[in-house]
Amino acid sequence: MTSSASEAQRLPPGQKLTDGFPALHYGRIPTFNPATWDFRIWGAVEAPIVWTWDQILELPRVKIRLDLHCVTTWSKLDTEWEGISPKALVEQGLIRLTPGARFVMQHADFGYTTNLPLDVFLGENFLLATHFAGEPLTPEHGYPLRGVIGAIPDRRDLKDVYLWKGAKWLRGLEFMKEDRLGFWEANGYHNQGDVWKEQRHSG
Ligand SMILES: Nc1nc2c(c(=O)[nH]1)N[C@H]1C(S)=C(S)[C@@H](COP(=O)(O)O)O[C@H]1N2
Ligand SMILES: [Mo]
Repeated sequence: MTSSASEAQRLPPGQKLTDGFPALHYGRIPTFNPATWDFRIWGAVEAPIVWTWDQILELPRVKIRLDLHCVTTWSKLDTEWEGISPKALVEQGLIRLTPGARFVMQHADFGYTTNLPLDVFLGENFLLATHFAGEPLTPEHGYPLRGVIGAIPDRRDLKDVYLWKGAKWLRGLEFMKEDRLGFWEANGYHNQGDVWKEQRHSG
């Protein structure tokens, strides 16, 4: 995949390139037990869903390439992710939203949450990822399943938000009619988090 946008054009204001992949999170890294792990979908849906890990592995899969932008100012370009596209799940009727659904809360192990407008969550730059760079996620980056959102160069029609809006160790999705603040959004981070507008902090 090539892009006409230069690296400089792909770097939002206030960001610096890194070659590494820092791991950032609040609290501990959970252990994964495929026998007891489940994934729940509830709220503004026609019927709540509980998927086992085996059922997650049966869902349609895609690969995407993202430029990641962390609010702490590091950016990492051309990261390769594989997993499940919420847009595809909705289009294929595997998740059936009710007409009032306008926001989604990602719920992770140990209570981490982060909120997004539905149109951002259903963009092609958001993935429920199981693999990074061709390998299963490492524990510190969210194994076995995480939300990840970044920029796709030349797709300025999509909304590009900071990386905190992808929950590692993701366990559920709550579709909502009204917006609610997630963990960092309630602790001083900006509710929208647009990387091009440098929406790092609220207030
Ligand atoms: N479950 C969970 N997910 C999380 C966090 C967290 O504390 N817990 N931190 C977020 C923040 S602030 C960032 S910057 C990214 C970092 O992802 P990385 O560790 O893969 O770089 O994870 C996000 N997802
Ligand atoms: Mo962060």
